[in-house]
Amino acid sequence: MSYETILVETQGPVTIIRLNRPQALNALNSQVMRDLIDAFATYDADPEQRCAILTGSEKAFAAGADIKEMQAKGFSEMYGENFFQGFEKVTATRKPWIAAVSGFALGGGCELAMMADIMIAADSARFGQPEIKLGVLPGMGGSQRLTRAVGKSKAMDMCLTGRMMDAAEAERGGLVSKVVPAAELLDEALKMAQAIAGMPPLAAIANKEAVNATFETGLAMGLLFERRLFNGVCATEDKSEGMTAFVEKRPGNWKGR
Ligand code: CO8
Repeated sequence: MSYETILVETQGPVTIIRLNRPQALNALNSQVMRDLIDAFATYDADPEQRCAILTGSEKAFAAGADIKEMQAKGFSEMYGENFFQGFEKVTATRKPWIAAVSGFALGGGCELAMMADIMIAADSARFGQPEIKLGVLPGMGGSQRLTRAVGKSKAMDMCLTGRMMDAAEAERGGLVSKVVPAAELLDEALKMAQAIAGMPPLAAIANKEAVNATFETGLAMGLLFERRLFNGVCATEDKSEGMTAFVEKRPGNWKGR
C-alpha cells in the first residue's frame, strides 16, 4: 500500500511507519491524518504484525499540526468539521506501537508521539507545546497527556512558555522511556519492537489495555479491570503454553489464541 504523506514497510512482524513531508518538517495535515488512520488500521488488522514503530526524519518527527492548513479556519470550520478528531482512531489501535522521535516533536507532533504506547528519543529530540505562541493551545491531547507524563509544573512551564525540552530533560521527566544516539534510533526501536513482537500477542494487547486503564479509571476500578483481564487471559492457549514452557525450561511457542 502506498500513501501520499507516509512510507510504510514491514520488517518481519514489525510495521514501520515513517512520516514523509520533508518540505514541511512533517507537519500534520488532514492527508497525514487519513494516511495514518489507514496505516494503523492495516497494522492492527494484520495477524502477522505484532508491533509498530512510528518515526519521522532525522530533523523532525513532526513540527506540529500544519499551520498553513489551519491559518484560515475559524471556530465554525474547526467545530463544524470536528477538525483532526480522526486522530482518536490512531489511539484506538489495540496492538502496541512505539514512537521513535528524532529532531523536532512540537505541538501536534509532540501530541502524536504521546499517543504511542512507548516513546524512545534520539539525543537530538526536542519536544514542545509552542501553540501559545500562535495564540492557541494544544488541541490533540497535549494538555492532558503531557501533564499526566511529566506532572503539572513542567506541563504548565512547557505550555505557558512554549519552550522546547531536550531529550535528557524528557527522559528525566518520564516523557520518554529512553534516549539513544540519533544514528541508532531506528535500530533501538526495532530491537524493542522485535522483543514485543516475540511476546504472546493477546497478552500484549491485555497488558496495553491494563496500563491504559490507569488514565481512564480510579484505582479501585483499574485494579478490578486488571484482575479481570488477568483472569481472562488465563483462558488462552498461550497462557498454558507460557507457563508450561517456563516449567520445561524452553521458549514459548505462541499461537495468538
Ligand atoms: N506547519 C506548517 N509548516 C511548517 C510547520 C508547521 N507546523 N513547521 C515548519 N513548517 C514549514 C515552514 O513553514 C518551512 O516551509 P517553507 O520552506 O515553505 O517556508 C519549512 O517547514 C521548514 O521550516 P523552517 O524554515 O521554519 O525550519 P527551521 O529549521 O528554521 O525551524 C522549527 C524549525 C523551529 C520547527 C520551525 O519550523 C517552527 O517553529 N515550526 C512551527 C512549530 C509550531 O509552532 N508547531 C505547533 C503548530 S500548532 C499545533 O501543532 C496544534 C496542534 C493541535 C491541532 C488540533 C486541531 C483541532
